[in-house]
Amino acid sequence: MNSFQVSFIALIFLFAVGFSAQSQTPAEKPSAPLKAVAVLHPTAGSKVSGTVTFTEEADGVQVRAEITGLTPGNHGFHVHEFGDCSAADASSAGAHFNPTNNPHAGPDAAERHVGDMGNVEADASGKATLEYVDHQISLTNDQRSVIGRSVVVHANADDLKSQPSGDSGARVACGVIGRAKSQ
Ligand SMILES: [Cu+2]
Ligand SMILES: [Zn+2]
Repeated sequence: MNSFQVSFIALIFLFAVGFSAQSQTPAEKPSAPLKAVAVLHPTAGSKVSGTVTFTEEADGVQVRAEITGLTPGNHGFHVHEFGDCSAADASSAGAHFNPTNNPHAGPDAAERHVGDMGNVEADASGKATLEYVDHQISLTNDQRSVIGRSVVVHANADDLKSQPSGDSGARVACGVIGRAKSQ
């Protein structure tokens, strides 16, 4: 092999490497938003169930909830600290998720538990839907991440001020928050 042949082969090789690197770039989907889901299951004596999704957006995390089996009116709706719904009354989920050590409040308050998502409001048929952008919840690997924690729905309304949990009564549904497929 003369030096011309060697450099020609080297050129072909560089083309091939460059071409394959370029064709792999779109498959990495670096801009796919992080997504998480919690499937809510009824606690003992409850008929409340539903699904909550969390989707990362530019200015926060979009929270979408669809819950059925509720009594009409408002029901406290929070992220709790442990991803453990094993107890019959969901007490195993622990307190409101509060990594920043703030008082209990509503979702729009500057100082609140990260888990304070306020209330879901059920209609006469017992169905509640909620859609809002939360500015404290995170899905990335940081202190405010709700992945591996739980969503709890309560029997009564959260008054958004009573400490430590808004006086929202018994836990009627619980679901562990896990990673979902990004779209
Ligand atoms: Cu709660
Ligand atoms: Zn709280």
